[in-house]
Amino acid sequence: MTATLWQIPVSHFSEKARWALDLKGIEHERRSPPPPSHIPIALWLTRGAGHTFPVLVLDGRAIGDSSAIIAALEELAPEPPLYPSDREERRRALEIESWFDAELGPYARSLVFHELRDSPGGFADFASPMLPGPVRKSRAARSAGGLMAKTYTQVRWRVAGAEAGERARSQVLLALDRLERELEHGDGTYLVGGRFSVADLTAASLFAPVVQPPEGPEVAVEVPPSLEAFRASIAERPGYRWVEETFRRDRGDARRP
Ligand SMILES: N[C@@H](CCC(=O)N[C@@H](CS)C(=O)NCC(=O)O)C(=O)O
Repeated sequence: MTATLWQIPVSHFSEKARWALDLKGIEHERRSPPPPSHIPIALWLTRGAGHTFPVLVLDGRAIGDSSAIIAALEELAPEPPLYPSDREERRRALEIESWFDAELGPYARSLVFHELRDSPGGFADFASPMLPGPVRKSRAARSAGGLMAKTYTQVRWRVAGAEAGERARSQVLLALDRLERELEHGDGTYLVGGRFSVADLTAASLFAPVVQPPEGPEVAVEVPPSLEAFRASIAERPGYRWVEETFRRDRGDARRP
């Protein structure tokens, strides 16, 4: 079996797929072409079905979308399971996955991009790890990469302006409320069924851009000072601490070479 994960190192949706692959111990190669080249590559890999990363190619079959990737991995390598065996618990875990995919993922990303716009190192620092090695130290290449990232994130996700920042912050708070409700409903450690599942993996991964756990995505974002204030305002909340704790306890070897 051959497996190649087409991914973005800093991305939280890619983190979902990396975490599942690592947890199940599936040998794979990681390919990380710099954005926005990933869009035509995703379209090419999936024959037009999807334009986002991650895409997992398993024995020549391309699977786009992090949730579909986890479903395929669950079939390929059922142990350790990410889907609860109990039907009702599985339904709940999958509902939590799709809720956080839709209600948190895009907004956690927009919040970081919104705050990066006015931060000192800004998009140049953010984009430089994605530049090809030989030009990474060139000031001109860094600032061109930063400008491209700033333009792309605005055209694609409209992250500029106070309203966009407000919307992103309020969605992150909404997701934190939901996470804390789920934790009260469960055993306080795991969201469903008293053991680690796709629900925990998804909620923790998608909060990573805000919480920035040290075990998180392969490349960390330099946190903009204005985001720091927002993070500080929620850092003592049980949901925030749960994300840190879940990464510490359950993520394991995230930053493999
Ligand atoms: N629903 C998708 C979302 C993935 C996603 O939004 N990926 C971003 C990177 S974080 C992307 O490739 N976006 C390209 C675009 O939308 O232009 C998943 O779960 O995989």
